[in-house]
Amino acid sequence: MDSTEKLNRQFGIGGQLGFRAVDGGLVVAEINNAHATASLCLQGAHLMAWQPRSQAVPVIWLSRDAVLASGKAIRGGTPVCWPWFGAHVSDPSFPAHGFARTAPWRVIESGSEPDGATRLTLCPEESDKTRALWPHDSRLELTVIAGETLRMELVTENTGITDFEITEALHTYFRIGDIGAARVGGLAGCDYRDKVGGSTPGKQDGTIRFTGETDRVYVNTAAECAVEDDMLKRRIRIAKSGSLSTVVWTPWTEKANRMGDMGQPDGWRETVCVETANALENAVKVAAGARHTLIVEYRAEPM
Ligand code: TA6
Repeated sequence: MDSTEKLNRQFGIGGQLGFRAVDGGLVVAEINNAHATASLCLQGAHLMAWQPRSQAVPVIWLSRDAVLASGKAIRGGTPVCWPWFGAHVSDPSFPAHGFARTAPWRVIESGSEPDGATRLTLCPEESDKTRALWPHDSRLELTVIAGETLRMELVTENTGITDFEITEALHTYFRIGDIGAARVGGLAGCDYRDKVGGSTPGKQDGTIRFTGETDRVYVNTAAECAVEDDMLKRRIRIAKSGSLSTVVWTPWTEKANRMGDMGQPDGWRETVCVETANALENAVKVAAGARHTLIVEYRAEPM
């Protein structure tokens, strides 16, 4: 019996949740319930798609250049950035955004919620490679609940005897009509670090609009925010707990061209990243024996 047969036998749910093999030897969980469709690659527990039945256009963006290959980060969806966000604090040879997003994960639980949403919980496989990057006794779990809303819970447990510190993000790429017709509201007055050309501090004045590369880490904020899209006439609400940073990013033309996998030539215009995180001074100390949970919930509504 192959791995997908075993997965379907143990965790499949009727016509609601199934597993299939895709390119690069990867496995994808496909969700199809009364409220939404979604898909998640087991590598990285990487949500790749979510479209509530109320939405004519997917809410989550996946690059048409996204490559499904073992050990390669998938462009778009929700990369799980853990146990660090951005560049490693001391070793530039370590992978950006940590190793969770490219590690193999296994399913540990699945179920149907009372409202008909589909629930899936996964945790990463440990290996010599991951322990070389992260020599701490820890356990990571991601629970995804896909329905009319999309909820993700990232739980870090310190199973060792010494405290450790993490930074983290659910690095979601949202689908928008066009970056010039989109903005992000809810972060007015928040302090941020502008990563475009250094780490200049700033304070958000009103709504965030996009006229060029934007890469800001808003710090010390638990605020709900929203992507407001005048072209698709919808608002995507982003509510969170256990997170004090929100990252807002668009690469704009030059960086997107350098990256080369943002859906050439202008796929980058149809997405904006709003990432629920703990980064920079919002790093989280997880005491020995303790656990930390980051939660985010998305809801798309007409605007
Ligand atoms: O969250 C924004 C960011 O840190 C940007 O600086 C850019 O590097 C982006 O993440 C994508 O990073 P990746 O490693 O996925 O190419």
